[in-house]
Amino acid sequence: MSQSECSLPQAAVVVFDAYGTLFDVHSVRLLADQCFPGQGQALSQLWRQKQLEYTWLRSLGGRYKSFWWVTQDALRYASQALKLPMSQDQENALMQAYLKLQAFPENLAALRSLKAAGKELAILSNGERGMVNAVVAHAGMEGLFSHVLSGDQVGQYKTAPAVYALAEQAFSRPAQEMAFVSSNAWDACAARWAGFQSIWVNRQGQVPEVLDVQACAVINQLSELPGLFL
Ligand code: LAC
Repeated sequence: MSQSECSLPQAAVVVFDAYGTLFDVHSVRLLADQCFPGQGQALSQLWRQKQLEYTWLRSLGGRYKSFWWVTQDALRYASQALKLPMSQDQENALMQAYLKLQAFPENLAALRSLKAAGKELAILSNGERGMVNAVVAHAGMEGLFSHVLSGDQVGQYKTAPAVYALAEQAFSRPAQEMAFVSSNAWDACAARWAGFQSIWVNRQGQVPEVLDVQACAVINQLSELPGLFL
């Protein structure tokens, strides 16, 4: 699909990435800072970076392990790399915080507005459904999504095409008829590879990935999303 073939108003379904897009993975920073004063941000950043690297490495190497455990592995790596010895209680608390990540404050209203406009909504995440359902419930977003889809269903991680194909199977529609929303630039690119009309939520003013493809639209936060479908 070329850029000129993007037509967001015609998308009947809007599929969302979870971590980083709906939920702020760096909301663990506060607890991390209590555990390791002054180091919360560094820990949070490296934890997330390693978590993603491990998903890519495991998918490429055919060594799938579920996202919860990959997340724990990444936390252990980050604490060692930053020389922040972590007790079992601290590890447990930080992992539990992942089930209560804060949603970005504007998200709930944006989702409700899309739903009221007649769009079908879904989540497509690396996280297994139990993990994602917990943060969805914590954010008061229950009942908004027709499907919560997970790479766990196919034992692979994004950017594997089989993960994106889960949305096509769930809605019995080609990807071209669906929008895909992600704050992770690489995820928005891979969704385009898979045929979706992707929207990149560029909250931090990052430069685009150079991957021979561009999102159909770039916004700064989810409150701009409903306007794209008018
Ligand atoms: C997810 C990761 C990419 O939710 O944040 O799939």
